[in-house]
Amino acid sequence: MRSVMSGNEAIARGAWEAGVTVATAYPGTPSTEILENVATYPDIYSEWSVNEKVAVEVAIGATEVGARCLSAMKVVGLNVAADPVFNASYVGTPGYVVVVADDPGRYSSQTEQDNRRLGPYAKLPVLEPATSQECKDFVRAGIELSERFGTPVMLRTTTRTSHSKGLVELGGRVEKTDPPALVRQPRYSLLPGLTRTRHQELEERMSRIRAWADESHLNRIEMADAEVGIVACGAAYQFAREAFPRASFLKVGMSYPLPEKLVRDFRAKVRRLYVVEELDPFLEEQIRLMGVQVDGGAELLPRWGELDPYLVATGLARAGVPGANPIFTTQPAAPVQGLPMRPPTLCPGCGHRGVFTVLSRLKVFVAGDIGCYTLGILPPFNALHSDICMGASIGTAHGIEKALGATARDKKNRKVSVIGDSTFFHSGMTGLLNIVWNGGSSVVIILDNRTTAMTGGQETPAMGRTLSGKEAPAVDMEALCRALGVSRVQTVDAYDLAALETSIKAALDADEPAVIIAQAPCVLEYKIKWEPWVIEADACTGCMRCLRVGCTALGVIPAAEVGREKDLVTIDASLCIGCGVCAQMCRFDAIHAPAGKEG
Ligand SMILES: Cc1ncc(C[n+]2csc(CCOP(=O)(O)OP(=O)(O)O)c2C)c(N)n1
Repeated sequence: MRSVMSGNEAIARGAWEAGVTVATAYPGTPSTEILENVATYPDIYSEWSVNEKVAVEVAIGATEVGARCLSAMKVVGLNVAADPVFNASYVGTPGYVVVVADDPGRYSSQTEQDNRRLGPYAKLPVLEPATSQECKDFVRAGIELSERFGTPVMLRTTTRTSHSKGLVELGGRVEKTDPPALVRQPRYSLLPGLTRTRHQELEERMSRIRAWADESHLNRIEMADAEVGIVACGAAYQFAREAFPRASFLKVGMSYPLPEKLVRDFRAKVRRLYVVEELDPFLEEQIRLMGVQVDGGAELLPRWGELDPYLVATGLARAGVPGANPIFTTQPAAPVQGLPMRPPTLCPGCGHRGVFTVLSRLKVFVAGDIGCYTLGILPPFNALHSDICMGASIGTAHGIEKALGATARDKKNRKVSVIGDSTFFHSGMTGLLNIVWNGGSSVVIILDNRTTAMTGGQETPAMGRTLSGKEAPAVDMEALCRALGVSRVQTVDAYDLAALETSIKAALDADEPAVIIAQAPCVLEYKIKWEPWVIEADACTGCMRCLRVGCTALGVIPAAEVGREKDLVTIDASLCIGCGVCAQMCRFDAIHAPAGKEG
């Protein structure tokens, strides 16, 4: 049977077919749908772990009793998980595939790192699927490879492969015959004294995998015109195939370690050899290290951003490579000029809006974090001044305070951290503990919208349910912060501007750490839509103060159109969810709750 699947859906299917019984992840674009789909297979225990590090640790534990496992994360998730991933390699975890979804083009990520580098760094094999079919098949191949050599295997996708759809031939599930059993395995203890020979064993394991790569079906030569030979993998292979339809290809499925004999065979078969890949010259470096002559690679293509057939065709054609598809060598039509900008913005009714309206008014430095609230950086708020990586808001604000020393309490040096609830659980809690321990007095505002909104509304430990929809204890955020040692903890309605302002000012004046939990459930996730508010045209003076909340439900009708002296603000009833935040900005009482709903 065949089915149309995205790469991520196919990876989930691959996990099921490969007999995976435990799957873990923390959400992050472009990897999120993997676990959302795995969760639809009842044979697999799946969970959102609180972060990527924990996700990998859970999987390592599961391999210890013989389970087949899969973890998934986005590009920067691997940075968080790096410690257990490296150590999993040293342990040698059979039956374990770590999916890492990279993001050339930075469609949704802070960095554009090429995580294939982890292969040689952590000494584990890297597989790179180019189609949805391969996404599915390579999970199975990865589990087999992992069991055969006792190594974790990295399956590296990119946004293009994860989110493109294609036909996938479905197969059955291959369960492990032996049930899980807790048998003590000395190799799971990485005590330095006991593991002196482990590095050497790793290198030997890698040599065996390198030799196996030459026989593996994951790599193949596709001979056509022998004039031009291209080595490529993943999405870059698809782009290169379109750009040079008559060329011969070494289609690489395992990008680390490369199949050396196959590379040499291919070199011998073609007159000129090129390497086409996105981001780092990862394949090219390996090929050059083999002493194999490469006629062109990294210098012909951009080293950042996503490739496409046009970039590949023109890049190689400029260097005199023949056979480029003429469709892709002519300059594509220039984008239409003069269209209005549509910058990303908080949803109408988003609870984060009130917090940034107040912070913008208070003019404090805001150490931000990663989530929907990162949009506080944009106009009209301009109220977020740094955002580094998940959880960093709390540590960076503490660093600012310590570096400023005695001047940290000066009015001009006041600062707060803002962090979402999911991010707080992911890696903010430790930052807060650090403040308490090291005598900081930061103000931390947790933007509690009861979900992981940025990535599509995944469950958090405070939501009272798990990924699979099971009921779970809902973490009490206030109690958690108190347990971490903060005495000054307050929960505030995120739609109440006056209460927010009072609470933030008081916290800034206090000489101790403070946590303000600004609460308003995500309007999208919880489908919140109260009655829209209305503008009383006669009372509206056209001062535009209400627009400072940056709500897209508010619009402006030019004065001439309504026969007034000043422009008139309007509310789009289809967008307004009735939060009333704009009304709190109005000094003329011109914005009202619908009749009969006041108070
Ligand atoms: C290490 C890492 N993992 C995952 C992500 C993807 N990601 C970006 S923001 C975010 C969480 C957002 O949730 P929350 O903090 O609750 O804020 P909200 O979007 O709900 O406002 C996630 C998972 C990331 N950027 N970095």
